[in-house]
Amino acid sequence: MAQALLSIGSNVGDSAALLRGVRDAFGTQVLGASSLYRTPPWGVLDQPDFFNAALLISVDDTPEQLLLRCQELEAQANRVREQRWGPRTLDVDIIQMHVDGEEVRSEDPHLTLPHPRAHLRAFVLLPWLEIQPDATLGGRRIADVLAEVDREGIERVEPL
Ligand code: PH2
Ligand code: MG
Ligand code: MG
Repeated sequence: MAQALLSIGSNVGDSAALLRGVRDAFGTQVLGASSLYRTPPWGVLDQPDFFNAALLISVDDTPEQLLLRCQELEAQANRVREQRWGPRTLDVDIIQMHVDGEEVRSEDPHLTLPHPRAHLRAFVLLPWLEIQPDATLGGRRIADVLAEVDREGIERVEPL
């Protein structure tokens, strides 16, 4: 039995529909879905705004199995891997995972857990805070982590 926090994002195509498609694909495994947010691009600035959301899901998968499911959803959205941090139809990232109540830690460059840049990204932390206000990252409450990052320009759009 496992729980995972996913950060989902898109800035190419019908982003809201693509993000809702991820929520629908996990179906009854979704324990919580944040609102839809419009967020300024992070990392590579010269690209359209993103839409982002967070999903808390309950799964029977191992981290590797869940990663494969996330990559399948990206492939179904015709994701093309071109530029690091560049424009994309769909990105489904595992931010944190617990298996049998224990937080998974992995240094594997293919799937590093918790996500190595989550603590720097308001577009991850703000939607996450909405659905799991007591969550911690690196031993700190995510509200405290969020207080240290730039959240300028992030807007809640509507429910996912
Ligand atoms: N994803 C990135 C790079 N930059 N910026 C925003 N606002 N939202 C994202 O989801 C995002 C990003 C690479 O995964
Ligand atoms: Mg990403
Ligand atoms: Mg990704």
